[in-house]
Amino acid sequence: MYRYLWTNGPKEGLEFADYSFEEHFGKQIASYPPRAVMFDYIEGRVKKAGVRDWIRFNSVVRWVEYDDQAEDFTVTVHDMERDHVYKERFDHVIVASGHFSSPNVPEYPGFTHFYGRITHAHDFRDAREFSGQDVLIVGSSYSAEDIGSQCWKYGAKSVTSCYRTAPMGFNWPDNWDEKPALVRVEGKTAHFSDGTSKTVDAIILCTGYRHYFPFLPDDLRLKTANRLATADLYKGVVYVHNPRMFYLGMQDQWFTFNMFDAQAWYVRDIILGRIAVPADKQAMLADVAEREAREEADDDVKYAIKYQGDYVKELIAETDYPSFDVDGACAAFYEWKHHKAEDIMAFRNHCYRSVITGTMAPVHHTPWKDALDDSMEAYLRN
Ligand code: NA7
Repeated sequence: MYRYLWTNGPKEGLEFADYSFEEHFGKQIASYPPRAVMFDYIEGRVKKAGVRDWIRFNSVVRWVEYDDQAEDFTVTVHDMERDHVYKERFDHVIVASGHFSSPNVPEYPGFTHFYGRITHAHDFRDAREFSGQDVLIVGSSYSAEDIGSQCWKYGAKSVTSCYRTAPMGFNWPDNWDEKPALVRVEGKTAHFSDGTSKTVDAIILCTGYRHYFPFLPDDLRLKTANRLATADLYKGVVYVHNPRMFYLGMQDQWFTFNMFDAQAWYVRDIILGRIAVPADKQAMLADVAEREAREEADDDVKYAIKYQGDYVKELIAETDYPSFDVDGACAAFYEWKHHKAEDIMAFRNHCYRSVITGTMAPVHHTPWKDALDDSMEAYLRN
């Protein structure tokens, strides 16, 4: 997570149902915490649950194979501390390695001769690097919006963003220009599909990520787009081609931590035999097809948020994950969308009500655009 990153959605949409922000910090806090505050919160939950004792650190999974006869998996692990590779057998494998870390890096004509820095969002670290510069942002999704906003906040001379399919369409500040698709670069000049051009110092590719599992053979490897209804996952978690294998958090996300939790509880209960998975592969594929069709039925943002909220509800209804007001969390997301449309550089100044404790978040002491110190001490000073 890059320096100065604050959450880009309200914390009220991601609060752990069994570990509230108030429990962790001893008070309610403002709604868009910076990375250090989020790290502290996550770490607190991990410590409370005693999860660290169950993790083998510095252990890289190199390969996973399934044995049809034995009906188990052989996992090859590189223990980096002892620099030793070993194998171990398991009845189940749960892949929870995320899918926003292997960058999708497009190549445009002229990149090889560009006179400046070209970087991907994944490698973006500190917006101050770009202060005083003319910055080109390629892409029109969350990373484009946030990294462009960081550059703007920390003093970029101008921000130009360009889109392949649709503009972000926010009411951008005067020194931010939104252009259609990048076509080529000549020297330091970027040319766009509408015939206009802009001379820039740096290019940041906010072009998304790829599901990447270099440790998995073809028969176990999930191949899906970044969407709400992932391909080949029954109930969004069970790999239909081998139901002893599970994937968590592989969908595009409105809900995050609480959805990952609901998925984890659900998978745990399948493994413990408390929840049955259809024996028939066709039945699992029908579940996937139904989810895809329902996702594609409408491209409205509210529809998509509710779609994922309904999915979270579906999972927690079958497990003992503490039930919470999912509709209330959806409502926070709707408000957030509204606040972004109102003023993209001020949406983080709003606050929302916790659906776990019912308390209203305080207004942060400093508007986001003026809050240059992103430390935990500064944020919690309310
Ligand atoms: P996203 O949300 O996957 O968005 C990727 C963006 O990059 C999107 O606007 C794409 O345009 C654009 N893109 C992808 N390939 C290209 C090429 N070749 N040329 C131009 N533009 C391209 O990734 P983010 O990093 O923004 O966000 C990651 C997640 O964080 C996000 O899903 C949220 O869950 C939070 P498109 O619209 O497809 O034309």
